[in-house]
Amino acid sequence: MNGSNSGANSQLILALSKGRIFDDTLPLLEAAGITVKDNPETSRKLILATNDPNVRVIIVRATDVPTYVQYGAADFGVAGKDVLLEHGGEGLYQPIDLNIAACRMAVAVQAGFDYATAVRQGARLRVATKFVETAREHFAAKGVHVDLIKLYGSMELAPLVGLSDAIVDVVSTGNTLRANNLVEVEHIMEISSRLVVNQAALKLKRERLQPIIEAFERASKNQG
Ligand code: PRT
Ligand code: MG
Repeated sequence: MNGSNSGANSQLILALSKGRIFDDTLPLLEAAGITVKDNPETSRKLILATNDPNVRVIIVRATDVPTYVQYGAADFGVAGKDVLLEHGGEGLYQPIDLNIAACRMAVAVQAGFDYATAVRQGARLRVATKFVETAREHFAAKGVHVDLIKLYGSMELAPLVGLSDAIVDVVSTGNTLRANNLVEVEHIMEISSRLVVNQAALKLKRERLQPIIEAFERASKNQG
C-alpha cells in the first residue's frame, strides 16, 4: 500500500550528497552507531551499505536531497538551508539544524562596481544566481528591481563577462570571490545544513528514526 520502502521492519534510507555534507554527516552517523562501509569519493556505488543491515545511504546531488525525501524514496536526508528554501520544504519535516556545512548567502559584485549607488538610483540590476527564490525574496523585501538570471554553477563568472551586475551565492571562506575580483556587498542569511525527514516515514518508522534523530541532535550540539 505504501510501496516497498515502508513498514516497521523495512530498511531506512538516508539521502546525502558527496563532499562536505557526506563528510560532516559521518561523525553524526558514528554517534548514532552507524558506520558507512563505502567511500563515495572512491566508489561509483550510489547505494552504500552500513554496519546496520537495515540502514543504507544513497548518494544524490545536493539539490536533489529534498526531492528524494519528499517522495519517500529516502526516509531522511541532510540538506543545506539554501537548498531547502529553493525546494520549498513540501512533504518534509525538519526536526533539527545540524550546524554543519556552514556558510552564508550573500550578494557580490565586481570590485569597483558601485552597488550602493546603483540601488539608491533605482537602477534595474541583473542578478545571476542558482538561488532564484531566495534572491527574489531578498530584493523584493528591499524594494530593489532585479532581473534574475538562473544559473546552475560558477556564478562567480557572470559579472566578469558581463552576464550580470551582481550574483547571489553561498560563501564560506570568501577565497573564490577574492580570486575572481568580487566583493560581498550584502549579507542575506547564515546557512547550515538540516536533517529532513519524510512526513509519512516519521509516523510509520518513528521507532527506528527517533533514536537516530536524537543521536544526531546530541552530536550536532557538541560540534558547536
Ligand atoms: O556541487 P554541486 O553542484 O553538486 O552542488 P552543491 O554546490 O549544491 O553541493 P555542495 O556539496 O558543494 O554543497 C552542499 C551544501 O554545502 C550547500 O547546499 C551549502 O548549504 C553548503 N556549503 C557550505 C557550501 C559552501 N559552504 C560553499 N562554499 N556550498 C557551496 N559552496 C561553494 C561556494 O558557492 C563557492 O563557489 O564553494 C565555493 C567556494 O567557497 P569559498 O567561499 O570557500 O571560496
Ligand atoms: Mg558545489
